[in-house]
Amino acid sequence: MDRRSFNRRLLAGGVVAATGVTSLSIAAAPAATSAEGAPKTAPAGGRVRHLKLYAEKLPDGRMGYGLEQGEATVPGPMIELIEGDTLHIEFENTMDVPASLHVHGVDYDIASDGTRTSRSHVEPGATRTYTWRTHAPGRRKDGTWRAGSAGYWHYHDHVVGTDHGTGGIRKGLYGPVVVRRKGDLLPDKQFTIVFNDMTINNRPGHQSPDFRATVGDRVEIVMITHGEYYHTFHMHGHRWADNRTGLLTGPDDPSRIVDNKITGPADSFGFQIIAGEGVGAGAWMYHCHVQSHSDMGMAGLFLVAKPDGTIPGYEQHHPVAPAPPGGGTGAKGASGSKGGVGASAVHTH
Ligand SMILES: [Cu+2]
Repeated sequence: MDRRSFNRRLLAGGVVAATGVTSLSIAAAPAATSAEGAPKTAPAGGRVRHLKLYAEKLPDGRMGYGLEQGEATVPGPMIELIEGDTLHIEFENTMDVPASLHVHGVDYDIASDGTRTSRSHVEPGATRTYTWRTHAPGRRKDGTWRAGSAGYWHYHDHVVGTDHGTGGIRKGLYGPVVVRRKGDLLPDKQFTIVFNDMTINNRPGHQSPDFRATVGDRVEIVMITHGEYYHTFHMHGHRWADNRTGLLTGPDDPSRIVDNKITGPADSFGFQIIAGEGVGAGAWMYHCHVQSHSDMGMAGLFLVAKPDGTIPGYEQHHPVAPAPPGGGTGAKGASGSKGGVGASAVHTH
């Protein structure tokens, strides 16, 4: 770990900082004794990884991506990389229509574009390997600065229905990609929220997913928009920085702090928050802030529990949706365990 990222950990680790030990002496101490309470950080990238991904039709008519046959979810599995990593994805189309895998934000040759125009789509029953590469930021030969791949990105079908994948996206063929920079803070929990037309994660109106955390958890939200409309993503009680990570790098970081962000089709962003920080446990709403959209059901709950598991003032005030077949686990609260994290997440660290 380099000094800079170590110091960032130190700043974030209140227990360590409170001892008054200087960063220099802490930095010289063995990591095993200095990391107490501090968030973990992403290691250096550069690995070559392999992944199998299936496109499947779900019994209820949705379509999804999954890491195992019969395990497709909407959204698809979270794919995490660190700048410098290369990922080979063996993509199998188990559906009866051509499909593909098209990604935003990372580097790929035209053969991995996932479009019909580049003949990089996949016929029913066929398999194709897509390769995604990522890179760290650096200076070009002409002296200008080249951005790294780090960011909150996403993948989706580009073939089903039309040559733009309009039908595939509408039915659920999309998922999150997180590319981290060495030293980025790693979250305790991750949730993916996709505004797709007038749904959240393709759930019916008023059955939007809820997400559960405990006060103090470092929670990462990956927010993606698809479909026909613009939306505004709003969270109650929590704010983030409108920059790459959603976090401030220090007291002089000029990033604007927001709790509401306009987002249009194929936009994606992400951020980390400390659940209940300064506001405590509760059933904190998140929703589209276009009034007619929230009224039509584009709203869910960020359920932040006390350490004893209780949520003050919370009663389940709207009906629990049945678990969609083959989709996420239990309707309320469990979306994070399958649609975004846990079994279906692909971590590289
Ligand atoms: Cu909206």
